Amino acid sequence: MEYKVKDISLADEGEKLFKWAEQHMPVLISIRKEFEKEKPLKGIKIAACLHVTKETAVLIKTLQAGGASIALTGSNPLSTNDGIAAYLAKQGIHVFAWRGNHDKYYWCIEQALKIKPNITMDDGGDLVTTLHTKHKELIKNVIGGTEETTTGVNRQRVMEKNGILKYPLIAVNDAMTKFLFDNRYGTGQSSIDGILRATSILLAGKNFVIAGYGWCGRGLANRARGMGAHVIITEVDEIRALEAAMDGFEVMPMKKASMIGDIFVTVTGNKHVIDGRHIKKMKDGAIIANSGHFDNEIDVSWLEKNSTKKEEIRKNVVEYTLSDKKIYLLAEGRLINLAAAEGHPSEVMDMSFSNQALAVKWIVENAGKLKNKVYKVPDKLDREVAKRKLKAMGIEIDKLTKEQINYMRGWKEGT
Ligand code: 3DD
Repeated sequence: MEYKVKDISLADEGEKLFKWAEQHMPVLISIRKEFEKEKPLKGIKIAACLHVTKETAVLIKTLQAGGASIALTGSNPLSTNDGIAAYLAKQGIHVFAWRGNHDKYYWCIEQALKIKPNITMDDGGDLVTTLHTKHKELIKNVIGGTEETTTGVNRQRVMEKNGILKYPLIAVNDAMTKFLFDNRYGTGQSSIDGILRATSILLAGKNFVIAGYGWCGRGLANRARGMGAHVIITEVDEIRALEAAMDGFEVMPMKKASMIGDIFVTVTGNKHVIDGRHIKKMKDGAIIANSGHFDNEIDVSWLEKNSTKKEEIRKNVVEYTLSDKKIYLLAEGRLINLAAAEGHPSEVMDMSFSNQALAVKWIVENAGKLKNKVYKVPDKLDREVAKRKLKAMGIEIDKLTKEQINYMRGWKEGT
């Protein structure tokens, strides 16, 4: 098994990043302390396909403390922090990940699967899909899995619907203490972080077009507005479009927004949301980025085919020269927050990854009792994460009185 990383000598740099993340993940640290004592994952083999970041390192060390042996691969060719990968490899994790492993992305997944996992942990569904297509022989060892992101949960729900899913999966993404915070506040801040690290441009006064008003889009719209941008939302869903309008954002179709936008960010989970029709209408110098999981939200191949020149003018900024303008694509159209920055801040990943750790423990506790379907994180676990986070933040809340509990259970008391 061993490992394959960019440069093992980067482990010290990675350890510093790991320790910084630990400072801001008190809930996961509290779970790690319990895992160290209880060893709930003793003898469990985990294959994880996650973004290899300083926060993921805290999760992996928590699972290892619980007794698991782990193989880890990156869930995007540009999101691996090579220092973290080296640090975890030195910690006995079988890491197959390095920034820029485009051509070896699925080879890395295959290496991780050689651990013959009992549990899979995925972010986007590429590992689960590989297991169900190329390595069906390994499924007999699997007792369950977890999925971190909306896109992955969508894929696995389709697999369940078509009777293809061969083991139970926990949709960590759908935990309230995940999507309400990670998707909204995490994506909101980290997408801006990625755009600013890549371009260093002023956002105030710019027309900032966001495709998609889901939890990620809502967070990004609010953070961009906070930086003084004029935010324009495009949507296909009537309800979300209405919500965006009532939240005070301008809403219009992409074919109109493409003519006035200065910065474009796709965060829909769908394909070719910005394509040649739109790019042809864009202003000279328009900047395009994606913050959705996959890089198919922008039709990058159209840019490649219709440009006369392509040049990386800054790290994560490629200038495409078209017949009548220059267009700037950030991070190859891959998720800008992880490719050009460090992803979501540790404080939100603290909750997402506490759900992951508790979900993995729950799978082990319920091994053999679950169906081949996509489960929500049990409400009890979700709320446990919230309680511990409030405690860590020094926030106390009220308790229902007996009278209030009875009132809520009753129906007779009225006007
Ligand atoms: N994601 C965002 N920031 C991350 C970080 N700092 N570490 C690991 C993963 C990170 C993406 C996922 O958490 C998930 O929220 C998603 O993709 O939805």
